[in-house]
Amino acid sequence: MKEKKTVNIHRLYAEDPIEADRLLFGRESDPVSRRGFLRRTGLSAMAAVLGGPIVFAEHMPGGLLPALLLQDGNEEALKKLGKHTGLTILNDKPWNIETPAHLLDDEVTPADRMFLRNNGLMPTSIDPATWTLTIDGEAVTKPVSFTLAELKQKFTHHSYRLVLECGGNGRAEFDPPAKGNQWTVGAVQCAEWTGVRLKDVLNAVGVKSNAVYIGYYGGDTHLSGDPDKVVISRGVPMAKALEDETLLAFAMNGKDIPLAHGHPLRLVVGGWPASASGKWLKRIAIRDRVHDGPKMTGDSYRVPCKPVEPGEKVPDEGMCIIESMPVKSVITSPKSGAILDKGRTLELRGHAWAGDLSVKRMEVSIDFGASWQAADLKPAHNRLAWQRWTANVKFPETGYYEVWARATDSSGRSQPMVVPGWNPKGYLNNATHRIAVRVR
Ligand SMILES: Nc1nc2c(c(=O)[nH]1)N[C@H]1C(S)=C(S)[C@@H](COP(=O)(O)O)O[C@H]1N2
Ligand SMILES: [Mo]
Repeated sequence: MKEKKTVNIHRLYAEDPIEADRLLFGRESDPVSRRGFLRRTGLSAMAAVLGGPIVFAEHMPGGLLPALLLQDGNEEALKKLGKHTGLTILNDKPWNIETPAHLLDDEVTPADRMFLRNNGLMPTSIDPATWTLTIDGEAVTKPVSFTLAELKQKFTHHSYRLVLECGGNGRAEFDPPAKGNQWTVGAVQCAEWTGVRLKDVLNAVGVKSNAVYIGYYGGDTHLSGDPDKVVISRGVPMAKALEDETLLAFAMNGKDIPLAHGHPLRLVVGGWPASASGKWLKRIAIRDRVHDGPKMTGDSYRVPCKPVEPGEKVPDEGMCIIESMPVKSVITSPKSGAILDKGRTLELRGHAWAGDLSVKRMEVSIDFGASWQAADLKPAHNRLAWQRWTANVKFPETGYYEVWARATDSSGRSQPMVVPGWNPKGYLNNATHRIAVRVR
């Protein structure tokens, strides 16, 4: 019997919006803008699914998933995962869920508003009482294992608020498009992590002078189901691993880490791509070379060392591992599309962060970047946490506006207003966040 192939619509749109449009609407969206317009013809199949024709179909951008299909069943799925129902599911196998900017308004991101990024299948049964962490590798004197209880009892506890941003946050804007989850702005969060310092544990284990890099291994399962296949195993150089803020965390926001975010133990490395923060942590290898686990090599979390033409093929030796994330900010209030009465002052709020650095200046613009107004910027709660900014803006007359927000880091580098350096996997888009505001 011929097997009927079913495709998950969310995954299809996340991976290949052009193909999704072709399959669903019977035509390709404009390949240049990827946001082309649908013709009325070829929509009958869609009308059957939606229960009626799309009245203003000629205005509907290509690559846009009808909201009805998006909400179908998603609320239940989000609730089951302990997530706010306003989050956006980009993929369900594995789970990839992003947070709309206006739901990131909290100083410390609550668990239900945290984006979720899995590369494989989450562990299903975890027993914290028997969970162990093994430290091994070429550069340890001898491998050592700790139970969770031993880690908690032997080492001093520390808490830090740390920005974890997916290296692919902002990927949706790249042209030519980059495959993978089409994150917009919400693959970032700043939670408060509690645990023991990796450096304290490594001091107790004994690390040899040939140590170069650490590499983590987690308890998740490869999508293929093959128990011998590693889902993802990334790491950081020793200098980053030995920073005070690099934790083996057993708590988040004062509670056990939620299952989806790495219960019962997680490596947390603030300011670097969140892919360096291994969930369901089982093992750390202390390597005598740059760690070479899955997703450390090729195009994974690596970008051209020097700028290239969009779409250009880059030789392997021309690719460099992403380290500190670039300066960035987000407008968390108001929600894009806000309507304001004429003469009223608009209160803007958001966060700004800069990888290993701090943010020294924050500005907003209501005239597409022609002029900028300084925002009030608070210092970080601790190193590697994001910084709160606020601004009050007035609009000269009624009409449509965009508010743009731009951060500048302590080295003087600012966010670009357009998508920065193209790279094969669409990493490091730190372009200014824009929201729409209408004054009536
Ligand atoms: N074991 C394991 N750790 C992992 C991943 C994973 O798939 N498995 N994904 C990484 C990536 S790519 C990101 S962006 C962050 C996401 O963290 P979060 O789901 O807690 O937001 O976890 C990282 N740690
Ligand atoms: Mo990521």
